[in-house]
Amino acid sequence: MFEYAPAPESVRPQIKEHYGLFIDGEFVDGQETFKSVNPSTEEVLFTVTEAGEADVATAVAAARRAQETVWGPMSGTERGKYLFRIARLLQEKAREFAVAESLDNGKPIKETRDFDVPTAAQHFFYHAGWADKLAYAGLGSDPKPLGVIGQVIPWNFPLLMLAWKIAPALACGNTVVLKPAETTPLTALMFAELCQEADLPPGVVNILPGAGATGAALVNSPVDKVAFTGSTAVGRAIAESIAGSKKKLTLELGGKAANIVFDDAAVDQAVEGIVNGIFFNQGHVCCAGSRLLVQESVAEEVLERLKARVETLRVGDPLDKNTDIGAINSAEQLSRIQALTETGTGEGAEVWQPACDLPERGFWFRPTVFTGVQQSMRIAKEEIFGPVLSVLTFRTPDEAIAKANNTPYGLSAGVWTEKGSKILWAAERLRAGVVWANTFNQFDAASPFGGLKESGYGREGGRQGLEAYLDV
Ligand code: TXE
Repeated sequence: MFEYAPAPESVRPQIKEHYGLFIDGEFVDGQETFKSVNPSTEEVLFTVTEAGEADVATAVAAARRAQETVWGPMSGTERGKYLFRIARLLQEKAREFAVAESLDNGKPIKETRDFDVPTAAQHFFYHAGWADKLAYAGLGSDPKPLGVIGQVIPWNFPLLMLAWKIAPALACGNTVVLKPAETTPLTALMFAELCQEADLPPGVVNILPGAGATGAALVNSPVDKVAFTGSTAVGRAIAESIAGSKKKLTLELGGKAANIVFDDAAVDQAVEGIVNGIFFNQGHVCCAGSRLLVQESVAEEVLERLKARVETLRVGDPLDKNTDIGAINSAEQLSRIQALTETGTGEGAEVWQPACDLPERGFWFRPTVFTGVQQSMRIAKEEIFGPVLSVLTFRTPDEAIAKANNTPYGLSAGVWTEKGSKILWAAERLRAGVVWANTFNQFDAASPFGGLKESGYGREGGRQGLEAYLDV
């Protein structure tokens, strides 16, 4: 029987039974509420107010007031101090945030502890450093904030996506109204409490939990820019709904990245990269290496070692420090993964999963490897957003590039080879916003991230990420 060890007292986050909306520096209640569920137990963690159109209007008005009277006129040095304070508070509360994120999202504690929370803090540190240097960044002599930013984020990296969105917006003198995903509002609400603790002026950050309708209301409210991360379908709908308005837009959407292993790659290293590429965060990653392209001459060896490695992965309790693969974030996402996986076997691919026990309650999916995959199959074309790898083979480097680029997406790609010249050759030809060489899923606040083609437009991070929040 699967049992949860309670989190040690010292790191147990103070989760309230109910959270309101965070508007103008205060938590306020409303009529409609919804539940947030722990995906590894299906237990209700807390209830939260759902923001309606009137709440969106109030929050946007508060953000407007704060932008025009306090945050916009404030010197960059002062804004930077607030961002540094937020970054330090995130570090101080890192363990609490990590446990909360694992409870609300289902992802393993070693990932929230070592990746999500520290990287979120890094984004605030990085952008704090920019706040007083915007005039020297080659962005024009007097760059101006855009005003009020409406931000809609997904559930796969709840706190980190919040940091990617809020830190650069604030550094540039904008104020924000952010809608977290409906299944993962917890760390955004804890972040709102942290803003209170940091004495951030009221209205600079507003957090409005809710589902798609709240997001749509925010997008259609009088904000100056919309920043969205999520599915390509919703990204397209947002672009259509604001077309012709004064609003600026950046979109970070789906992906179907190729992870290319050439015959001269260091195989063990490549296998680690393949595992990280697709099983990190249960594969709920827009830039996941969900298509393995392996050169025919080494395919057998790579697959043999890959399967042996996947058999060692531990699936289960997100709060166990040894867990590699946690819970799928929601019943809906689990159904999507199941449905797409079934098309793989239906279309003739060969499925492989390691034998492993899964907890009785909660949403779980075994790590899955499909071989014999053809480019025409749905599992080779569509984003599964789960721990499912589709393996294709190639004979020549040209064929690898052609197959890698044969997708409407263009967010990321990986290349494994011992030859530097081959890395540069491939990177030039791959139509992807990021190309990793002999590594995968590396992120840095200083490095711009974003896609080509149907993976969206605009960059987050680095100097280019700031441009998206300024009139230059
Ligand atoms: O995404 P949605 P879902 C992909 C992934 C996944 C699929 C569906 O393939 O399987 O999308 O996931 C808000 N106006 N990605 O349904 O609906 C919604 O409330 C404004 C890839 O969760 O796009 C949430 O806050 N907002 C992706 C956010 O959009 C709307 C991450 C994302 O939800 C809205 C997530 C509307 N009309 C899913 N409808 C990535 N790029 O990382 C929904 N939302």
